[in-house]
Formats: sequence, structure tokens, C-alpha cells
Amino acid sequence: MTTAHVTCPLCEATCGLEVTFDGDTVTEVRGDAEDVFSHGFICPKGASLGALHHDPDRLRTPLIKRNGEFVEASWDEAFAEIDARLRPVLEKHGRDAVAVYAGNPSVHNLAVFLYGRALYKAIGTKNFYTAGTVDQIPKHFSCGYMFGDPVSIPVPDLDRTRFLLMLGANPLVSNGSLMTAPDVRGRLRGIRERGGRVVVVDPRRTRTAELADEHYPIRPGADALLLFALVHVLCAQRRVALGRLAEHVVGVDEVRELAKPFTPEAVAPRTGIPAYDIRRLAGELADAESAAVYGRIGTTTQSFGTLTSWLVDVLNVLTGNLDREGGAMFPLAAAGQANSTRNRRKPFSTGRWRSRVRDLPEVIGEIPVATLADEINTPGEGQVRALLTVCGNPCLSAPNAGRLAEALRQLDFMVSLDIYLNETSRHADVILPGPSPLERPHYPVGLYQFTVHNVANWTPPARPTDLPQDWQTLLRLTGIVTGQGPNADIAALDAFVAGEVAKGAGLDVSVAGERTGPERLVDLLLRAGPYDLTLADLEASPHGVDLGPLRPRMPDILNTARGKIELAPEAITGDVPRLAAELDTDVSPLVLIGRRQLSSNNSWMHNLEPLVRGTNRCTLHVHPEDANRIGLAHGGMATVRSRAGKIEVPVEITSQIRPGVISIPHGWGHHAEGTRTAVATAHAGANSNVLADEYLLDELSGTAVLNGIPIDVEPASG
Ligand SMILES: Nc1nc2c(c(=O)[nH]1)N[C@H]1C(S)=C(S)[C@@H](COP(=O)(O)OP(=O)(O)OC[C@H]3O[C@@H](n4cnc5c(=O)[nH]c(N)nc54)[C@H](O)[C@@H]3O)O[C@H]1N2
Ligand SMILES: Nc1nc2c(c(=O)[nH]1)N[C@H]1C(S)=C(S)[C@@H](COP(=O)(O)OP(=O)(O)OC[C@H]3O[C@@H](n4cnc5c(=O)[nH]c(N)nc54)[C@H](O)[C@@H]3O)O[C@H]1N2
Ligand code: SF4
Ligand SMILES: [Mo]
Repeated sequence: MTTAHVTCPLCEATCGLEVTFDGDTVTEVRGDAEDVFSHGFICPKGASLGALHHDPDRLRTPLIKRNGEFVEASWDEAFAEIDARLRPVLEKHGRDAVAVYAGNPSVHNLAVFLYGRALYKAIGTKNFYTAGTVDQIPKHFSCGYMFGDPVSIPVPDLDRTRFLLMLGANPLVSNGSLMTAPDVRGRLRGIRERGGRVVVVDPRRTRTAELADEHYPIRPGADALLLFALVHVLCAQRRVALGRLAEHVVGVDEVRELAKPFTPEAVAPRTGIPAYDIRRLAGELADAESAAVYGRIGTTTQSFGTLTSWLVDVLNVLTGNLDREGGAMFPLAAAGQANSTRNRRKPFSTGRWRSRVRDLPEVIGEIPVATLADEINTPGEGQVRALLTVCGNPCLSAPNAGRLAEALRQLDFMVSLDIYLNETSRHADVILPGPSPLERPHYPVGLYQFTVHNVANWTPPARPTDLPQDWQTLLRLTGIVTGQGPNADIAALDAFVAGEVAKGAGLDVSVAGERTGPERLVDLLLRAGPYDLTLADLEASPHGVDLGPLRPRMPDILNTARGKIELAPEAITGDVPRLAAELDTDVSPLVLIGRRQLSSNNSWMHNLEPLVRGTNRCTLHVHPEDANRIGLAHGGMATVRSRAGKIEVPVEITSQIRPGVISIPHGWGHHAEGTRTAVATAHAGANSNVLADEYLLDELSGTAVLNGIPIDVEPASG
């Protein structure tokens, strides 16, 4: 028996786990009680790391499609095939003809996080897509314009705050997002034990709402109205108190003006929250000794994603809680901290290029995935003819998934870096797998930028593997797209990447000694970081290094042109009239929202028996009143229709959802032909993104509306 201590790479919480092996077999995974951050916390997904490692369906060799069937291939054959078929597309049709889609695990996979960029830059396409445009891009947009850097996203100081106002987030299930915090339940209880309060705004009475002091079941998409009304009350009652932020803020008067029409009475019908409650909430927020407003995916993947994301921080500023202990603070990561004075960049801007077909602006280098199908379907110069997916399953995660799947069939060539043959990778011509989480090193560079407590924890590979590491695969692809052929000198390319990282950090690359790959990059990033750490220091601390509670970072953090917090940037406030128009618009009688589930990880962990056993979870939640009116029976089937498509799902009647709203979780629908995920197929469920409309976007950021989709429901016939 041996044990390994690993940082779980499955979600944003970064829990420390202790994995026990009998030889090469995982016999147990439990929370590492000595982990400096998670103190033994674990969730069902983390506990299934062994099942993932041993999953017989997980790919272990490259696959090449020959005459419509996948056959196993050697790595050399796979790269030769890619070279032979991708290079002609680049040469004949140019770089924009090759699109990239990078999915969520790109952030959770160290090699992809560090080396993906080199490949994407080498491809040089404007058609760069990620899961961000079905996720958090509105927050990058708002913070980019307010603070000057799209990664300067404040996180609630969970362990010290006395008041938490949380909108569109269910961290008891999601384990937190843009808020790296193992054991959110314990931390929220801590707030209450300190005499503080937790307020949740969510159309559903979620587990998080159950634990809270107050729950407001808001109408989907109305958060910006609610937040504006809170701003209105603070201004009207002269309760704006900037505190020590005062000298750093511009735009307060503009915000006060903009908030005028959004009285509690005006927004009450549309939000479904009584004016009286809104006033009381504003008072509680202003009175709190310290407070943090936090919004997550229910506030970003909706019509007013950017305005909502902006107003969250407007409230943090107006109450003097930004960058203050117990408020909303900016972490200081040990490695890869992009937003400090050492790394001054150009102030944030968007729309540096636009999408060809729908003229949608680029945000942080990305085009909305909602328009990927348009770019594939529409002939003309710059048409997308080849696609590389990296750790992504857009056929289940992107809007109008039905149309996207059809579009993928039209591509000349497609490559998927994926560990499964699933709904998306089945469309590929070549699939390149990678090592399991237990066979690669890990360090959550990206997630530590959003942590509620500064920590650093390095994970060496727990087990050896015959597979190439993902960074080697990415560099071989980089060789191909730069015309060096399928057998480029990986060591030379790696040295180049390391040289660039060292240069950016003002270091000589030789300080990292003999190390190569991600080890060398992380060592360089740590050395360049603010804590004077090296990788050797972390190697000597298998349970992590505690770098202390969050500390104020103002004004160092500010990177706007004026060096101030821009409370009312035009790029954002230009969308306020669209919001004001909402006050007079009729609402759809029935809208669809999503919901996450403890034992799911978006679309891709449904092939693990321990996570799918039990009752079918892909059900439609509907309030008893709506069920009665529509004639839906508990346990019966419903047909759900939107402009984009139609699915059938089993009905679960529950008063935990507000009337006028139905909920279906995303990431299901594993019935596609030609996949190799036996367990998932046996628990297929339905794909809710067949219903999501690719033309409904948060207008500023291009992020898809996945919450608040107008819908028709009827009992399924037969
Ligand atoms: N309706 C609706 N849709 C949503 C959402 C919603 O709330 N509602 N949420 C959105 C959000 S927030 C997100 S982030 C997206 C997620 O969207 P995606 O990132 O497109 O989808 P995932 O389900 O995360 O799929 C991850 C893929 O990566 C593969 N994979 C996992 N680990 C590895 C690895 O280590 N290496 C490689 N090579 N591959 C790996 C998996 O097999 C899977 O194919 O979905 C979005 N879609
Ligand atoms: N177990 C599990 N954990 C996960 C994931 C998973 O699939 N499963 N996915 C991971 C990913 S990629 C992400 S991005 C994070 C997301 O992390 P969270 O944002 O915490 O995720 P959700 O549980 O989807 O919570 C969103 C909530 O918003 C509510 N909501 C919907 N529409 C609205 C609205 O208009 N207004 C308001 N106020 N609320 C609304 C929904 O009812 C839901 O409860 O979770 C991550 N963690
Ligand atoms: S909460 Fe997230 S990081 Fe922690 S064990 Fe579960 S999946 Fe892993
Ligand atoms: Mo996400």
C-alpha cells in the first residue's frame, strides 16, 4: 500500500486528497486532513478519482477515423495524419479557417493551462472559442473596464465577512466558482456563527438557499434590476460610504444618475421581490460591519450578464467593502499573478476584432461559441473548415447544440484532445487522449487567482504513464501548425516557451536548473511571484503552504487608463437603456433555467458508476401551480420546446422552484451514436442545450443566455 497527496483537479475548490494505492490500483480516496486549505473536505466527485483513473472507456491510445470508424493508432500515425490534413487547410484557406474550442478542464489541467496558449498563438486564428462564453466572460468584461484587467475579479472574503449577498450561485453544490474555497458549507456556517448573515437570490430554493438566513426567489434575468434598485436606495438615502476607496473611485455621480429610474417600486413586479424587501436589504448591506456581494453563473449566463456583473462590484464599492477585510477582495497568487504592478499591461479593451458572420466583438481574445455554427455554415473567405477541440464538449455545453453538432459534420477536418470518445469527439477525425489526473503533475495556477485565502500546493504525478504528457502533445501540434512537421523538436519548443515565461518574469531561465515541462514553468512563475517561493519549497510541503488571509491590494491592482476604479465605464453603461426598457416589457410566462448537481461535472463524469447510480437526475423541475395548469404529472414525461429545439424529459414537481420557471440540468443527453461511454449512455438523459437559443446573448459580452430561455411545455404524447 502506498499513498499520494494530490490537489483535486475536478472543480475550482482545489481540495487536498489522499489517494491510497494497492500496487497500481486505487483502493481509497479521502480528504487530506492535513491539507492547509481544505482540512479533509471531499465531495463525491473527488472520491471518484479512482473510478476515473480505472475507467475502461477512458481513452489510452489515439484514434483515427477511417471510413467512418475509429481505429486505434500510434502517436506517430496520429500526428502524421494531423500534419497531412491540417496543414493544407492552413495553407489554402488561412489561419482563420482553423477554429479552436477550449473547454472547461483546460483550466483544471496544468499542461493545457500553460502550453495551450503557445499552440493557440501559433495557430493564430481569430476563431478562438472557449467555454468562457457560456460562463464567466461578463465578469471579465465588467472587471476589465472597472479595474483595468479582466482577471482582477474580487472574491468574497468568506472567512471574515459579516454579510454575504449571493446571487445566481449554489456553492453547496458547485463547490464554488470564481471563489476558490473548499468546504463552502463550513465557511458559510462560519459567517452565521460570527453573528453575520447570508442572503441568497435564486429562482430556486437551493441547498445554499436552505442554509441562508434569507432567500429571495427572483425572476430569472432580473438581477440587474434588483441590484440597481439597491444602488438607488443607497444613493437616495445618502448611504454611499466609499471609505478609504474614495480617492481611487471615479464615476459615482454617473452611477447615481443612472440608478434613478430603478426604484424598488419600479423593479418589484419584474424581479418578483417586494419593494419593502429591497429597501430592507439595502439597509442591511449598508449597516453590515463588513459585506460582500457575489454573483455567479445564474448572473452571467443571462440577458444582462455584464450589467449584473458590474452592479455586483458597484455595490461592493459604494458600501466601501471593495478591497477591505471581510469585503470583496483581490487574492494575491503565488504563481502567475497577472494583475500586479510587475506585469503592467495595456488597459483592458474589447472588440479588437469581430466575428465574420454576426459581427460579434472579441472579448479577452474570444469569439462567442454561440456563433461557431454560423462560422462553419456560412461560406466565404474566413469560413471555418477545421476545428481543434481541447478538453471540451460543446455538443452538450453550447447553445443550440443540435445545430452545432450538424455543423461539425461539415468540417473538412477535426481534432479532439479528449480522454473520451463522446458527443463531441465522435465528430473528430483524430482523437488524442492524455494522462489521467493521477498520472500528471498539478498546480491550479488559474484557480489560485480567485482563492478566498492565499495558498500554494504542488502535486507531483501519483503514477507513471506510457502516454505522452499533454504538454508534449500540445507542443507537437505547435510544431505542425508552425510548419515544422509532425516530429518537431519538443525539447527546443519547450525551451522556447520557458524562455518566454522567464523573459516575462524578468528571470534567467537557467534558475530553474534541469527541470523541463510544466515543472520548469511553475518554478519560474513561483520565483517571479510575490512570496519568494520555488518549486522545491512546495515539493517539501505535500499538504500545501499557507500564504495567509487576503490582504488589501489597492491601488496596486488598478490598471485603468486613469489609474482609478471606473465606476461607470461607457462600454458598460451603454447597455443601461436596454435594461430600463425591460421595466415596461412583458415577461415570458414560462422560462427555462439550469441547475448543477453534486455528482455531475458539466457533461463529462457521467461515465463513472459511483456518480450516476440511483435515480435519474436529468429531470424537469416545475412548480405545482405550473404543473397543474399545464397538466404535467410527477414522474410523467414532458415535451419542452424553444425556438431552437425540442426535448423530452421526466417531470419532477417541486415547490423549490418559483412559479413561471422550470429547470433542467445541462450536460446530459448521452444517447448519440458512435460514442464509447457505456455507463453514460445507460444514463443518457436529455440535452438541455438543444433548447438554448444561439441568438439570445448578453449583448455586451456575447455570452449565451442559458438561464431565462422562453419555453413551451406540454405533457409528452404517448
Ligand atoms: N444550459 C447550460 N449550459 C451550460 C452551462 C449551464 O449552466 N447551463 N454551464 C456552462 C459552463 S459554466 C461551462 S464551464 C461549460 C462546460 O463546457 P465544456 O468545457 O465544453 O464541457 P465539459 O462538460 O466540461 O467537457 C469537458 C470535456 O473535456 C474532457 N476532459 C476532461 N478532462 C480532460 C483532460 O484531462 N484532458 C483532456 N484532453 N480532456 C479532458 C471531457 O471528456 C469532456 O469531453 O458548459 C456550459 N454550458
Ligand atoms: N457538482 C458540480 N460542481 C460544479 C459543476 C458541475 O457541473 N457540477 N460545474 C462547475 C462549473 S464549470 C461552474 S462555472 C461552476 C458554477 O457554479 P455556480 O454558479 O455556483 O453553479 P450553479 O449551481 O449552476 O448555480 C447557479 C444558480 O443560479 C440560479 N439561477 C438561474 N438563473 C438565475 C437568475 O436569473 N438569477 C439568479 N439570481 N439566479 C439564477 C440557478 O437556480 C442556480 O442555483 O460550478 C462548477 N462546479
Ligand atoms: S469539491 Fe471539487 S476539488 Fe474538492 S473534492 Fe470535490 S471535485 Fe475535488
Ligand atoms: Mo463553468
